[in-house]
Amino acid sequence: MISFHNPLHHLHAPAHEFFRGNRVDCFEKPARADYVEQALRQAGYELLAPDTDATGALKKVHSQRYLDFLASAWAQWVALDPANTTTQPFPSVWPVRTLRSDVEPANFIAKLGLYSMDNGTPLARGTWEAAKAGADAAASAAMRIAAGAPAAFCCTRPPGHHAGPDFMGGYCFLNNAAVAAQTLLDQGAQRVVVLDVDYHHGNGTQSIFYQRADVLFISIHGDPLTEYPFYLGHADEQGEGAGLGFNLNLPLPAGSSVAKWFAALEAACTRISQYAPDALVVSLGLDTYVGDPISQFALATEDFSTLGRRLAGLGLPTALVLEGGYAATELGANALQVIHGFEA
Ligand code: SP5
Ligand code: ZN
Repeated sequence: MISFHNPLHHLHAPAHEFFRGNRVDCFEKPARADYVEQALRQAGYELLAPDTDATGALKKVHSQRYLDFLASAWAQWVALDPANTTTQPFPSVWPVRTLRSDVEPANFIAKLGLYSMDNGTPLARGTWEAAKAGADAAASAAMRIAAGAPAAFCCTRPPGHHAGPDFMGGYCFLNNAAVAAQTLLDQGAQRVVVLDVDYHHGNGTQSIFYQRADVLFISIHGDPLTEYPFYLGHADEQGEGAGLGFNLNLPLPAGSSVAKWFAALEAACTRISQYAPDALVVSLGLDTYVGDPISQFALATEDFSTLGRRLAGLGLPTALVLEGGYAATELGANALQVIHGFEA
């Protein structure tokens, strides 16, 4: 399978995130992508550098003011105090209900809150450069399948599916899967499916396409009543306006069995076939793995091969975009199983 990597992912390397008021080491760390790259190379796959500029697609899935903020955020942070180069900014205030989000404040921390859904998504010096190169890698994978390749894999971090039209969150800054879907549409696809199999609901991708019929969004995830991102991902969210009927959420209780998970995958596949899309983008979170430190499904490494085989069975040009997965040392084997299963 054609595979792209993100040669700049190391530039996003924050040290800490917050959990229940404490600073803890980041779960979303550079070693994740390194393990996946290593596993692919050992299996004989070449990892290509991105060859497509995602800027055009990014402007269609994110607001300009959010992109401008993200590109300049580190410089703004350091401008507050030169000593900030060695520390990380975190938001501390958010425009929740009744507060205004249309006026961008001048204060940097207030801006950071405006453009964030949580305080668990640390910005680092090279976040923009890393995230942009990742979006380029996702666009590159989409371009290959638009040009006739049966499938392409995009090994990247930071992940993307929690990033919405104008906010970051859940370790995500730029929505790589949305960029891939938009790129396919821009290349002439009429209908694209984004199937999100990350443990966490892909709230950002859902929000970006919620009012559109040209992208069917389907997500299988831990029930947001108890699982991150908490405020989106329920079964009654079906799209709105022109997008009504083009959003399908399949939440499962935390701790659900592998059999329940694959039953949900079958429901997703049935809906995908009914939609008859031109192409498929998979938000490939591997945090459904039984050994994941922050998630509670139970897929074994071999189950990822079954997933890959089932996806291939849809018979669609497919772009696989890496999302979450925090059992870093097993991430390479799990990603490779999806690819091998797909190619079997
Ligand atoms: C892309 C993706 O998978 N994002 C996930 C974001 C999850 N954010 C919440 C993290 C909560 C960390 N919980 C730590 C539990 C330690 N026992
Ligand atoms: Zn996840």
